[in-house]
Amino acid sequence: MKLIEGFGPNPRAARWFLLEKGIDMPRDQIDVVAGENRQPPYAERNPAGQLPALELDDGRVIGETVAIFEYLEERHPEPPLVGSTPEERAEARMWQRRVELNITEHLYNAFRYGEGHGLFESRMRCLPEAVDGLKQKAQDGLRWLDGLLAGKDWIAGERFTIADIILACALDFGATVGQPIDPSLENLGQWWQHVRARPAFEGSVHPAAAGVGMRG
Ligand SMILES: N[C@@H](CCC(=O)N[C@@H](CS)C(=O)NCC(=O)O)C(=O)O
Repeated sequence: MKLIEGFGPNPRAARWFLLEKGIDMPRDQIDVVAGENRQPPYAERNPAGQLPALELDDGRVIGETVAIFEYLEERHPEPPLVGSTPEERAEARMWQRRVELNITEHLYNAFRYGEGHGLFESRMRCLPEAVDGLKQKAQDGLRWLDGLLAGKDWIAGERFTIADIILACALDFGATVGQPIDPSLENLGQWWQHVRARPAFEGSVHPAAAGVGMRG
């Protein structure tokens, strides 16, 4: 099994997940800034053309960060980052989906169409006119989550899960591309301190991050 990765918040989430699990595996690096991920041979193996991907021992390539998380969790259940019971798994998946649909997808699209437009205009249809609204929608989602984080250590409650990893990678990235965390969101601020204290927070940052001036 091999992780195909590179700079970026989604590959960082995969690196973070592996660190939390204590899983070591070979890695191939793809240059996402140069667009190597959109060219053959990688794009033929993962037609979504994005990172990360997991190459299985039988040669299959699994894309989509959450699909990779779920596969690895089945193979390496401890420590659980999705959950060890059907109820825990349902909760983690519920929060993961809320975080992605209400916050991180808007944040990432605002980057692709805005600050990242030069990188992305040749890769996908970009909607520069939507940037301000997308940033606001990400902030709306964060304000909603802030209210729900009152009295909770982690997004799903008492357990650190994939929802925390996904949001932390997006917010750390966002802060370097014109989408800072609103300091008035106090519960989110407390959660942020918790999540930053995990060794994998820094341990998952790609070596190229400092050079490109973004956290991923
Ligand atoms: N839906 C995908 C999104 C992955 C994604 O956006 N990856 C970024 C890196 S953070 C990427 O490959 N960007 C370069 C590109 O889209 O060309 C997932 O969840 O894994």
